[in-house]
Amino acid sequence: MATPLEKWVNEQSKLAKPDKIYWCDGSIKEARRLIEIGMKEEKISGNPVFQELNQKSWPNAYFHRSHPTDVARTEHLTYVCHPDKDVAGPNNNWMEPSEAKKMMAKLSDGCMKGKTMYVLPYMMGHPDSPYAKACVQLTDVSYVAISMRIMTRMSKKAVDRIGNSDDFFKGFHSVRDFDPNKRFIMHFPDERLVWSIGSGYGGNALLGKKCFSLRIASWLGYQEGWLAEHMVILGIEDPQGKVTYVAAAMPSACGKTNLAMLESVLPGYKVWTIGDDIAWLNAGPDGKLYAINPEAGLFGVARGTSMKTNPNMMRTLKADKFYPTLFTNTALNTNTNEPWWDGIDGSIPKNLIDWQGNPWDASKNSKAAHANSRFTVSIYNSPTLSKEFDNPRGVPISAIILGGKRTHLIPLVTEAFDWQHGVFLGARTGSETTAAAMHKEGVLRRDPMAMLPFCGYNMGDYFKHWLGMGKKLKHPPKIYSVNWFRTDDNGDFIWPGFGDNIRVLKWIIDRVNGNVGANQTPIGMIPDIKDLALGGLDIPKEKIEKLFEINSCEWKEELQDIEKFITQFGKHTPPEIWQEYDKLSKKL
Ligand code: OXD
Ligand code: MN
Repeated sequence: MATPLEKWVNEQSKLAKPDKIYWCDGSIKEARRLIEIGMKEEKISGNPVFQELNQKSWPNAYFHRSHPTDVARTEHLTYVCHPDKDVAGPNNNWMEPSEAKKMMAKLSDGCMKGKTMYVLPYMMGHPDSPYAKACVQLTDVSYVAISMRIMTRMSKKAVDRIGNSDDFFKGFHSVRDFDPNKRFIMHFPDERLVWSIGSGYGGNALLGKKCFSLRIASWLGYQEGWLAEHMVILGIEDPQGKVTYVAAAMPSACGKTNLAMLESVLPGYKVWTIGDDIAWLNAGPDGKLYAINPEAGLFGVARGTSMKTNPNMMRTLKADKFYPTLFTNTALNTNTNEPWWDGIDGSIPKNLIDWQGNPWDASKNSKAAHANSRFTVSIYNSPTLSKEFDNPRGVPISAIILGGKRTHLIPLVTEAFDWQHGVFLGARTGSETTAAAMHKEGVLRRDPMAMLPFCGYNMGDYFKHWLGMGKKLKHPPKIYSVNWFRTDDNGDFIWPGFGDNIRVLKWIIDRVNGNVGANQTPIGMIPDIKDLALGGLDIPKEKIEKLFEINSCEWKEELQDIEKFITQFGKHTPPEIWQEYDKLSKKL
């Protein structure tokens, strides 16, 4: 008798009509074979799926060039298909589930003809974790199979865990013909199903990531009493060896990976990495909030990564471990066969070809590497990997940090008065857009808890759920807002960021551990400058003060925009959010 999993795979193959079906076991031998196939047999827009890079300087690294239209998440083509539109909320595109399925079935009919259908069984979370979920993805391209192997715990253990049950997350993925007009990422939360057609890009195609671990998992969490969040998880070790764990939400391409691997400029402080993108947060039996990272790899933005900005990431990328590492849409140095991107160490090489494979001409003002060029690398390659990474229970979180990219207005760091105020801080967060999704860069949009593109249900209900989580916790973490991106009158960033962000983290853990006071302002508690470890920084006092300036005129405008944003969730917005809003407007 076929198991529900085998039955499902069989049904999908009848629809997609692949030439072959191949069940992956996640072994290293298999990874090598798939890379070999990707180098020799599979092509995308005429290019081999993988190209071997210089194995001396970049051990185990391979280059991938995407279809030229397929370079970022496509939020406008991403849908959440609850039977009731109101459940999806104004923050999601919505389609009625049976209508969506009809459309997707038509697009999927025969989409794998002539290709292999890879069956990828994987776990999100450590297989021994009570919080982990068993998943299976189908795909028709080796790039996605290898990427999923790096990003998740792919093995037969997932098949064993599923056994004879129907309780597993299902992902159907095909790049089809990359036609951007037939590209859809469809979520069916009640069925734990994601159906994605037409794109091989990370967030659209590695279905364990945004689709399952955020959109579907956030909906599961809402029903089951936990949170799926767009957050890094890190441990901060102080000079006495005490490690304090924090989770931080920041929108895409705002430095989460840099924060997760930060190399401290303060002697005696060290950051241990647990995750760089996603956190699943559960109330533990001791009343604390516990975090696991459901992923096992890093899918990071290449631009700006260097020994200066993120030395631990560079070490991770160059680690000579057996896991493959992928570079997507970077430029290539044809002399040395090495990847290249803006901001990488050294001078600009002479013989670059751009991310589309054309000789690069610096005078033409085009970018050699795509702004959203990425690397995909195993987290086990990281020299800063926390020894708690594989702890099935996760780590207890003492502080939640909510960030955004704001060149004005928002202070470097603010502590919420309490949990409810903290939820409001998160709800009002805005950020200037980046290249991680297909939209104009640098436009302000509200992005509560950095979850706007990833919350799989009505955001008003999401705020309610956050408030409820706080009530469930006997020891809720303190909540902070941070902003590394404030600029001066010349438009230059005031705060150096990167390794210097440890100075802000130190203040946060000093607060959490009761070591320092703070000053009350209308928008929250801010540091007394004397409590910030600023030694060795060359920033004039006025500029440091500017980082904490609260301009009530600018805030008036901000309040109007916040009100407009929150209003759209109507009766779903909990009254507590409006209470906090009213308190803030009165104080300002
Ligand atoms: C990501 C994103 O790739 O947020 O992590 O876009
Ligand atoms: Mn992300």
